[in-house]
Amino acid sequence: MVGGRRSGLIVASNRLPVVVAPAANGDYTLTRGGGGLITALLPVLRNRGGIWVGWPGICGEPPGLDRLLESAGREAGYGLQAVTLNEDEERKFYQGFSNEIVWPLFHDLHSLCTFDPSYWQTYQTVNRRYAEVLARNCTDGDFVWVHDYHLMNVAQELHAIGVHAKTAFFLHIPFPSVDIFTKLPWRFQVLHALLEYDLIGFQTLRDRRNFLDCVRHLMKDVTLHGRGQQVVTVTGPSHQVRVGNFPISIDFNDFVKRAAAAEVSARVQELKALLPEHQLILGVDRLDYTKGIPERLAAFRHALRHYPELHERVTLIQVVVPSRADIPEYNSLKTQIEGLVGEINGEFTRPGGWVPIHYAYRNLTRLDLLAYYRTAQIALVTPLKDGMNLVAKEYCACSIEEDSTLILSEFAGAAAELQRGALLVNPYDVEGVADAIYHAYAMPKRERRARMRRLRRTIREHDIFWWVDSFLRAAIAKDLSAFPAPRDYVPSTDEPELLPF
Ligand code: ADQ
Repeated sequence: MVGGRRSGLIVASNRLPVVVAPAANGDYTLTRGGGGLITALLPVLRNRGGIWVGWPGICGEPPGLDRLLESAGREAGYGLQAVTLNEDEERKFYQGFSNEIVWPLFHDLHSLCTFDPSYWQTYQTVNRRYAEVLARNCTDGDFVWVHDYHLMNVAQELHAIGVHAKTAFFLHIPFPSVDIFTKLPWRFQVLHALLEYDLIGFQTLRDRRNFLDCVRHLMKDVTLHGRGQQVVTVTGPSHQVRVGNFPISIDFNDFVKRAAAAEVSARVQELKALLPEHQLILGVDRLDYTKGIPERLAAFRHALRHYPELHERVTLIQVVVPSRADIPEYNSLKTQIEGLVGEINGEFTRPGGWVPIHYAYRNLTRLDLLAYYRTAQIALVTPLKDGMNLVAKEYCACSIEEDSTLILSEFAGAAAELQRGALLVNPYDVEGVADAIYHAYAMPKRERRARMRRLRRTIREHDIFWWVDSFLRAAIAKDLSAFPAPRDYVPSTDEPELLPF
């Protein structure tokens, strides 16, 4: 029995929700990990108990690792089990296959892929290692829930070593169209591996549709049942897999409670006093080329050039959270962003006065993040492509005064649910985003409130607990027709309705 275990739920993800790092005294410390997957899953494990299997963020096996994780798990209320990797494995599996192949390819950026065959070899080895750790921690009655693109082969590896627990997979990032997916040299192997799960979940109907198109085009001897329902069944020669779309969410009530806390309110007042009479526009993103930060800055510059009334009236706070610093593309992206911020500030700053962009490249404290969410009248969430984007949902949850506007990319998974309250934009359309900024700035208070209320209602009704329940119900339900028909965002051809300005 592992510390904190009280249900048969076993979660596996690339990283554990804690990061182990060497301390100055030769000991090791644990800190909370970041990112969307961890933010989403922490409340699930806290609520249900179980075991979380993943890499602890450090290569090799530091002495006392098990003890450290056991005591952290006891405190958290669920078990933590480490998968250890050496440096070469970490480089080829994580930086290589996961982040130089699957990440760019699945975000439609195949020109950024490095299809190195040794990456695929290591990906298979490391997925086997995860399966071995899972096998030591589960029995056939358990439910193994595997997360994200790093671990697509785990069910196949579990079956190969004789584990027959129920397995499910959730993909946090988009699934590409068949034209893009077929560029992957290991496309057949990856599809075969995915079809060994009992349930596969995607963020949106578009991702699910892309996956099923790939199955239809690339696999022989498979049939699909239940089209038009939320959960479709794919029957292969030896196995049946359920496939559905389950938009991930946040612990809405927890964000509301934290945003309303006294220390956050005090910080909000400080920020407002620093920039009185200004509308703050907020961008918060991990450093990543999928998040569309240079395109957003170009749109902001366009807005300042074309709408002089914005001068000294709006300030963009762009927070970039450091990420994947070892990959060269990320460093050049940072240089590009910082160059643009410098150019725009150089063009518009009033000496001794207004600075249009306040830029921060660091990890914000939770307090600061919540205070920014609450203070900003406008959020600019404009990824070029994103599985869901939790920043959009967190921002709305924290808008407790309901007096703010979300500008959202139509290529974020969140657009499917939030299209009716947000201002939807095409992030590549510099003029369109600039117009949306102006529209949000000038929006009458009544419209702002009506839109934000609608957004918050949607997120409150479909929070993280709704997500986990609907996923788990899809895994065990006998009758899949009981699930509601799926919802999707389809870009409108009726331009005035989509961008009413
Ligand atoms: P990410 O690409 O990491 O997630 P996102 O969904 O926006 O993207 O989540 C970012 C998370 O980081 C948010 O929960 C936010 O609160 C957190 N964060 C922001 N600033 C922070 C800071 N300074 N310190 C710590 N945390 C911070 C992937 C996919 C997304 C998908 C999620 C969940 O790429 O599309 O929405 O998984 O499925």
